[in-house]
Formats: sequence, C-alpha cells, structure tokens
Amino acid sequence: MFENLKEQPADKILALIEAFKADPRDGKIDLGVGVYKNAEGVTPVMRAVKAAEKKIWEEQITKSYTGLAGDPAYADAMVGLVLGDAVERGQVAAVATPGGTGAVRQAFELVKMANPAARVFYSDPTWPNHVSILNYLGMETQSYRYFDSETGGVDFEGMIADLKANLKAGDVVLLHGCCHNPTGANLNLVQWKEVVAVLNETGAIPMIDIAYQGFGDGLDADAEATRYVAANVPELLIAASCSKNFGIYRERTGLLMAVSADAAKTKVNQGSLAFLNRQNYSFPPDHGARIVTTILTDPALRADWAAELEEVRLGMLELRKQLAAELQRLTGSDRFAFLGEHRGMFSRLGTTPELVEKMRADSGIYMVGDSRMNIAGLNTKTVPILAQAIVDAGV
Ligand code: PLP
Ligand code: TYF
Repeated sequence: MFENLKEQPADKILALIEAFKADPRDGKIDLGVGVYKNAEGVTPVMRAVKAAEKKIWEEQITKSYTGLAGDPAYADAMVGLVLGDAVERGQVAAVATPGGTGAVRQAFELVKMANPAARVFYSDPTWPNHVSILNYLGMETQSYRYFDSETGGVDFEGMIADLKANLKAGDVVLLHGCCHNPTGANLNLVQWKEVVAVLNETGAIPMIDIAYQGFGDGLDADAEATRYVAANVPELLIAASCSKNFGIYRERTGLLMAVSADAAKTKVNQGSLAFLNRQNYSFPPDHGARIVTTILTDPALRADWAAELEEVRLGMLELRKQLAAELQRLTGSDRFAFLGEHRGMFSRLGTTPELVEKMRADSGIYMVGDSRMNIAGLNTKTVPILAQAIVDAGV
C-alpha cells in the first residue's frame, strides 16, 4: 500500500521557516509565516492567556469529554465576539474546531454534504490552504479577480464582474472577513454591501474566513463586514480562528458557525456540524477554547486581553506607516502608499518571484514567493533596511 504514496508538495510558507533557519547570515529578516512577533522577534503568550491558564489549572476539576460541539459556553462567547448582536443567538449553529483550519475544512465538508454540485469561488489570490483543501475534497472551484498589483488595492470592478458573470444559486463565495491573506487589501463597507447584493441576486451563499479579528482596525471594526453579511443574507458560514488574536496558535482553537435567517433551521444545522466533528475527530480540542471562554467571560481579563491586542494592532500599523513613509522618501513617489492602507499582518508588495528571490539572496529578506510580507516580522530598525532592499532590487 505505502508504495502508492507519492511525495506531496511542501507548503511554501512553512518551507520558508526552514530556509530562514538554515541561513547563517546576521541581519536576516523573517517576513514569512503569519505569526505575530514583537519588536524582539518573540511571539509572546498574552497576559490574559497566562492568567486564564492559571485560573483553569486551579479550578478545573475534570478533563472528561465535553460535547461533540465543544463547550457551549465557548460557542456563546465566540458567537458574541464575532457577530455581536447582528443576529439572534438562535439563528447560529456553532461547533468548536481544531483551529481556523479545522473550521474551514468542516465548512467545505458541510457544503459538499448539503450540495455536492456547489462550486466554491475564492479570491485570486487567497490563503493557499483554501485551494489545497478544496482540491483535496474534490470540490469544484473557480477564482474571482481580487488584487490589483498596479494599485496594490482591490480590483473591485473585476471582482464584481466575475461574480456577476459566473455565480449561480447554491454556489459558495469564500470571503476574508478582514485583513485579507495574502494581500492585506480589503473591501470597504460600501463594497461589502455591493457584494451582498450580488450574492442575494444570484442565490449564492457566502462563507467568511475570519482569522485576524482585532489585527486590522479593531475588534468591532474588523467584524463589521461579517456582521453586516450575517444580518443581510439568508445563509452564511463563518470559520473563525483564535490563533492570532489570542496568540494561541498551537492550542488549535477555532469555531465554525452556520447562520440562518430562519431560526427553525438551526437545530438541523447544529446536528450536521456536530456530525461532521464526530466523523473527523469526535470531540474538538478544549484547552484553547477554555482559555478563550475564560478571558471573554471575565470582564477584567477581557479588558486586559483587548488592551494588549490593541497594542499589537497599533504596533503593526505604525510599522506599515513607517515602511510606506520610508519608501516614499527613497523613491520620491507614492507608489508604495498602499502599504500604509493595507490592514492586518500581511501586505503583498506586488512584485515578481524573481525579485523576491533577489531580495533573499542579496539582503537576507525572507518573504513568501508571491511577495507577501509579514509586517510583524519588522521592527523600527529593520524597516529602513527592508525599504532600501526593495529599492535596490528594483521593485
Ligand atoms: N484562514 C486564514 C486566512 C489564515 O490566514 C489562517 C492562518 O493562520 C487560518 C485560516 C487558520 O489558522 P489556524 O488554523 O492556525 O487557526
Ligand atoms: O498564512 C500564514 O502564514 C498563516 C499560518 O499551512 C499558516 O496562516 C501557514 C500555512 C499553513 C497553516 C498556517
């Protein structure tokens, strides 16, 4: 049997971690994998997470199974964080999943279970795992235009034209709730409303992947689009990740939500989500979910977490503004102003794999081959070095 297995292509983002480690040069700069790092290059455990873990250690009296959907208190807390009061709680079916990736995977499986003919539309570009999982599940896919490498912004006309021309009832449109990965370019609320209008005209169903709530414009601002969509479409899937905004990457903490305008559908939706959990791993992991629940339900911990997250967000925003200003100074043009407009952890520079490779070879700068940079990999001292390298490479 094993003789039938073949080498699988490596994840290009994860492969970069190894390449960076193996580079002996001092002064190398890691702008690869999407993990937050502070100015010292450390991915810290957040204060509220430490406090919650202490509390859990002291108070937890059993580690027996939770439920197939995970702890209901976790779902309640996360539904509140993501959706606010955009919909009634009774309209939302929700299950804990191993990370946002688990939620994405289960969402696609739910689509396949409900409508094997559904096509999933994704932005060009999108997080490579989206496409990889869809292909693995044998689902039909189609991309829609999204990034305009001339302006560094969203090609909104192209996006709407592609959706209008191709969507039919039952198709699923995958959207990033905020902080688009890999580009950093996002729709504004007016544009979101236009997308929702197209969805409702065509009968296509949105699926929102929200993995960076709190990294863009703030916890509520980053959820605004998702909340608008939830309140204005008949059906919506949401895959949420706690990896970044709680800094609990390895705890594998996510939530899959199925929102229906018709609350009567929620019981069957909930059963379907729990069924999928059971088919794949029975009970979802609990430790990260318990940390999140402990923080979100304790006013002092929640306030401290939100404050630390806000520092993280503002720090990244400051770095992008500094980078845009430095490039403005070096080039005497506004060509790179888009870097200051992007939001979240990433920006796509919009250059060729050859120039990305040149910056790695000449300056020890590691960005993903599609020219995605993790802004959190910078600090105030390395921003000018990166800006100079971008100019020297002739980007
Ligand atoms: N979706 C997007 C767009 C992401 O960038 C990520 C990566 O972190 C995830 C989902 C899932 O992350 P995780 O499975 O670590 O929670
Ligand atoms: O895009 C990123 O860098 C993050 C982390 O298979 C990540 O989302 C990267 C690759 C992967 C899983 C997570």
